[in-house]
Parts: sequence; structure tokens; C-alpha cells
Amino acid sequence: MTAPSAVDPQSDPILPLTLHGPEVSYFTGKLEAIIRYLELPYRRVAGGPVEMAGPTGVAQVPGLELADGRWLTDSTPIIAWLDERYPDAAVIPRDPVLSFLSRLLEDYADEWLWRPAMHYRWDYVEGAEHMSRVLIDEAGRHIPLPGFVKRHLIRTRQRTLFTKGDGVSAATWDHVERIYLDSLAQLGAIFAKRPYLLGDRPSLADFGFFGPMFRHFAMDPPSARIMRETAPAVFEWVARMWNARRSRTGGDLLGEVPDDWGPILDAIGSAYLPYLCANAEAWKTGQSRFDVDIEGAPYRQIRTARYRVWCLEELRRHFDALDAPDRDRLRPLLEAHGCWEPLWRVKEPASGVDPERRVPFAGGASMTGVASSAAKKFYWRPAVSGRRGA
Ligand SMILES: N[C@@H](CCC(=O)N[C@@H](CS)C(=O)NCC(=O)O)C(=O)O
Repeated sequence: MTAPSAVDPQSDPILPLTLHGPEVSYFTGKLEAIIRYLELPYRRVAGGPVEMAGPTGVAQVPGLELADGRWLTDSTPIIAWLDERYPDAAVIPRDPVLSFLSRLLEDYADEWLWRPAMHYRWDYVEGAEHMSRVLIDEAGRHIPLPGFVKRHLIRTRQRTLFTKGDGVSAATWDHVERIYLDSLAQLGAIFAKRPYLLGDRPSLADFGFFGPMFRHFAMDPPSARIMRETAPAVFEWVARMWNARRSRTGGDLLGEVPDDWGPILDAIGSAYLPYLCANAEAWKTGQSRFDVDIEGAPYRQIRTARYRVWCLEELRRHFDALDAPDRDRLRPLLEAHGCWEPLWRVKEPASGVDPERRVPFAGGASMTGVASSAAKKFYWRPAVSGRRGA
């Protein structure tokens, strides 16, 4: 039997919600999907990262404004908070081992699929032309420059921060794309057997993968073509997720870790966690950039992200919070997929992010590693009004 909702959505003073973020944003799409699934009344308004720095403390989107005047930031702790507030939706699996592994998959999709998502969007002319127009139309109309200059500037900014400036080179290009292609194969194998990652309804791991798959891979021309042609079941799942509503998308979650999560866990063990370790070591030794070889691919001078040091700490915190029998169940699984050793490799990462555990109600750190103080140099503001077609 499911527990009753902690708060009745009919009379909840946080509703309706206002979701701030561009239509094409990875994490805004992720959060919007869960709000839709929970059937919470909301509206999305265009907003750029720099507008969020004031109310949330972090220059990132989405920002979530509650009807009682409070603001939240960071989709991961926001989802955990919503799950506590509306527990009968049980978005995070209640089995402790499945809950931990779902968080691990969410973290992987959030952080490790980011680079390929930015790559397909900004490193191909076709995608970059289209997306710079969409972004400038939505959030850059006020900038007093000709449209073609603004579009050029945003393409350069995105490549500088997120692709060429974050390790995408001729030497890593294929590896970066392989991450996407493998994800399509891994998800396709799952959706051949059931409609969502963990059963007959969406759960945390689905919302994690939905961020990159929906607003980037399924939408940007080069990656979308690959998805349509090689992984139609993933394409179909993207639409299924967008249309999922808890009142009509019934069904149960599996009680055991499915075998077909194995290849994703293997990738977490061989690529994502070693990257997190190298990032944490760089943070500890005060390097703003670092080199790391991942599965033989030489990533050079990639940005040290304090936020991702915190991601590693958060994974450890969730593991430590488990009861001993659950830790005993989980550890062999993590070992079998190469995830155990790198989870603990770095001694005391000490990110210093959120020591008082105030996130999502106060900003911790930005995932992109761009400080709020530098934001104004890089960021755009949303258009106040105006027609499309800057
Ligand atoms: N961990 C954050 C990440 C948010 C994030 O990085 N959002 C991107 C856009 S999808 C952003 O604001 N980037 C700022 C930039 O472009 O500099 C979350 O889950 O909400």
C-alpha cells in the first residue's frame, strides 16, 4: 500500500509553480517533465541563468518559483524535495538499493551525457545554426546587435565553455559520440522489454535520462536523425515521458535491479566515476583545468567543476545513509560493474558545497563551473517582449 501524500496538491500553498528557463534547456526540460508527471499546475517562463543568480544564488536554469515566494535551484535536489512532498507518486524507488542506483543513473545522465549533448548541439553547423537562432529569439532579442552577430557570439560562447573548451577535440570526438550511441543502444535494449527504465511507470532514472534525450538529442538535427534512424524505441520513450501523468500512467516498478542496467553501470564504472575522481583530485590540488584519459580517450584541459566534486560526495552520502544489510546487498553489485573502487578512491574531496544542507533552497554551486560573478560577461537575458526573428 502506498503512503498518503504529505501535502494535498489541491490546497498546497506552493502551487502554482513558475518554472524559469529556456524551452531548449536540458535541465529545464528534465524538471518540467516531472512537474507534468506529478500534475502540478505550472507555467514556464523564459529566463536565462543570470536572472536566477539573484533569487536562487546560482547562475543556472531552471529556477523554480513557488507560489509562497520561495525559489529552488538544481533539478536533482528539487526532485528529491518534490518526492518527499508528494510521496505517493514514489518517483524515487522505495527499495534502498534501487533508490541508490537510480540516483547514480540520474547523476550519470545529468553530468556525463552533458558533453555529448553540447557537442551534437554546437559542433555541427546544422545544429548550431538552428539552436543559436532559437536561443537568441527566446533570450537575446534585447541585445543591441545584428542577429547574425548575436548568433555567432552565442555559438562561440557555447563551444568555448562546453565543447572545444571542455575537452572535445579530434582525439576525443569519437569517444564523445560513442557515449551517446551507447546510451541509445542501452536504452533501446531496455525499452524492448518494458516502457520505462524500471518498469511500467517513470521513475528517477527516466527523468535523469530525459534531460539530455528530450531537449538535446531528440531535438538537435544531427543527434535527432541518429535517434530516429537507429533507436526509434528511444524516440518513442521520449514522447511517452512527455505525455506521462501519474493519474493515468499506472503500473509498478521492478523489485530487483534489472540485468539490462548492467551496461549503463559498466559505463559509470569505466568512464564517469574515473572522471569524477580526476575532477575531485584537480579540485583538491587547486587546478582550474586538468587532463584525464577516459577509456583511452585523451581529454585535455577540461574544466574542474566544483559542483561535480559535490556530486561524488552526494553519492557517498547516500551510500553511507543505507542500513548495513542494504549496503551489503549493494556493494557486490557496484563491485561487479567497476563502480565500487572509484566511488571511494579520492580521500576527502571536500567540495565545501552546501555544508548546511540548504540546497535546493539556496544555491550550492553551478554545474558548469562558471562563477556567478563572471556570469554577466557570458550570459544573455530573456527578451521582455518582441516578435520572433531577431
Ligand atoms: N545541476 C543543475 C544544472 C543546471 C544547469 O547547468 N543548467 C544549464 C542549462 S541546461 C545552465 O544553466 N547553464 C548555464 C550556462 O549556460 O552557463 C540542475 O540539475 O538543475
